[in-house]
Amino acid sequence: MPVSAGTSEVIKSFGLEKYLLELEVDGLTVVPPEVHGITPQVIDQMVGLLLNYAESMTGSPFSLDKGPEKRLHFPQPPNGLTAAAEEPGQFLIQQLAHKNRLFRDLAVNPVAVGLMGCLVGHKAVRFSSHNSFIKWQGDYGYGPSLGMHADQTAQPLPWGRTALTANTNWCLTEYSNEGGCLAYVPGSHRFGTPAQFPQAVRQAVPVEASKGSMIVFHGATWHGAFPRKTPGLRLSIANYYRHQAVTSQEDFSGSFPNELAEDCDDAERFKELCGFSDRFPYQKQSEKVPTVLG
Ligand SMILES: O=C(O)CCC(=O)C(=O)O
Ligand SMILES: [Fe+2]
Repeated sequence: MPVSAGTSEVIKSFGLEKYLLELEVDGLTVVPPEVHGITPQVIDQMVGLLLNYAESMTGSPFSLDKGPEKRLHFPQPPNGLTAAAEEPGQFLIQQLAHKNRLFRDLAVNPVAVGLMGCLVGHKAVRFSSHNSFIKWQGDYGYGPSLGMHADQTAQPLPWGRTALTANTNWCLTEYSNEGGCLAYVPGSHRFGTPAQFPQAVRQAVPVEASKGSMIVFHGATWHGAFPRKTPGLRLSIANYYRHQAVTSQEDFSGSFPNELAEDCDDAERFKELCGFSDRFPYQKQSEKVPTVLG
């Protein structure tokens, strides 16, 4: 982790010693609601919004205890899906910060952003993407590999101590092994490589967490997810962050609406994390041009 004044301020103001120690040792930690401050009412409101979006995007009603009411399919299987996985078990709702202020407030939650800053660098941290995973019962899930990966895999080796990306997974429903929770390999952020097989699967442990928890992990941490064996939905929001030198998944700096950025709990922070004031990438001539004198 980059040692800076910012890190010790964040630790002191929110009492994050335990969580930073776990991030240092294991590469992942689970932060409970009494520390991050997001109330059960707000979690339930977000669940309600996501169930509505899921219905309007797919055409099927969704419920927490039953999952999708109608049988779904991907019109064309996305690249990389094998025949066994063609029956969908999950899909992503993207660009959440466009959809409702609650999702913008979540993205600037001070404990989330503080911990991201400890991993990536407080001045360098930016948004990468805001996605919800809508996941339901299915034997296959990501298949025998559990979809194990490190999020910063697109970045060239060697990776250093500073995270190039870092992630928060907000659990909007209970996270259990049977229910298809996150899988991860403790300490794997220190291997400094993309996930290696078969050890990534052999060493994977479930991240069991109660509804409302925020899972935080380093971009080098090997992780995936177990298949959901039980009826109903596992809902999460992955608010993913990056070092400013890394390309974002979603375009914030070029096209996120300023008026939406202004409408949240911490507009200055939101705009900074969008990268609105970054020098790069420029969209017009940014350097001064000399002109004829006189
Ligand atoms: O919960 C999952 O399916 C995996 C989440 C994940 O890989 C991520 O947020 O980066
Ligand atoms: Fe991931």
